[in-house]
Amino acid sequence: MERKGLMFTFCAITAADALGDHCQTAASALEGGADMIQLRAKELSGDDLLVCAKKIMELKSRFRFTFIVNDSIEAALKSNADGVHLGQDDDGLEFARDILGPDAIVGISTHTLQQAKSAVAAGADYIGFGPMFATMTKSSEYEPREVGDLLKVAQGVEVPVCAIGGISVASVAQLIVAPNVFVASISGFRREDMKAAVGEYVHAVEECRRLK
Ligand code: TZP
Ligand code: MG
Repeated sequence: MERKGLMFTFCAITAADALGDHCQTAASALEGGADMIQLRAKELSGDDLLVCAKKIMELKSRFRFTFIVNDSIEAALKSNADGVHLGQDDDGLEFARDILGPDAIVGISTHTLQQAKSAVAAGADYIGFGPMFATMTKSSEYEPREVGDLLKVAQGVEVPVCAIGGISVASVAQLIVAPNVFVASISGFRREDMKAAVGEYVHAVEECRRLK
């Protein structure tokens, strides 16, 4: 399949808590300059997830961004999202492609160079790679990855590579090791002023790229 020529800077992955629901999180992150939003709502399914996805899609009238739904090919399809993000254990990439079509952006979580190459060979449009650092947000069977591993993955595939897992603004600089690397966070920007927090991540990535 043809490559889409994608390029991203910061993926804000949503959560819901006292600081805001998924849609409020997305809106604040977009105000801060995120160019990818991933709706990750493990507590929602069916219509509740779809309503949430549709609400985030409405933000497209105000912001330019790529909207990805985690796990649910159905919610991605019905909300007209740009694509879906799947883990190693989720429904297969080929299945997502069949349902969503060639233009959809399909992202796959990977933890090794082998997984990364397999995902891209199977048609992934971008890959997640991590966890880069220890994180309380998601338990993983994998130890934190080396920055050198991230570099090998970034050089070994032709698609954007989303570094993920325990990434703070301060750690961004060591991760932007290749032009196709971008970063994602769930908890790192979850503070009172999410817009400002996301702005710090975006600025950090842009500064690294500018100085390279
Ligand atoms: N996949 C690998 S690590 C992770 C996911 C979803 C959690 C990232 O969350 P945080 O809060 O940015 O460490
Ligand atoms: Mg999943």
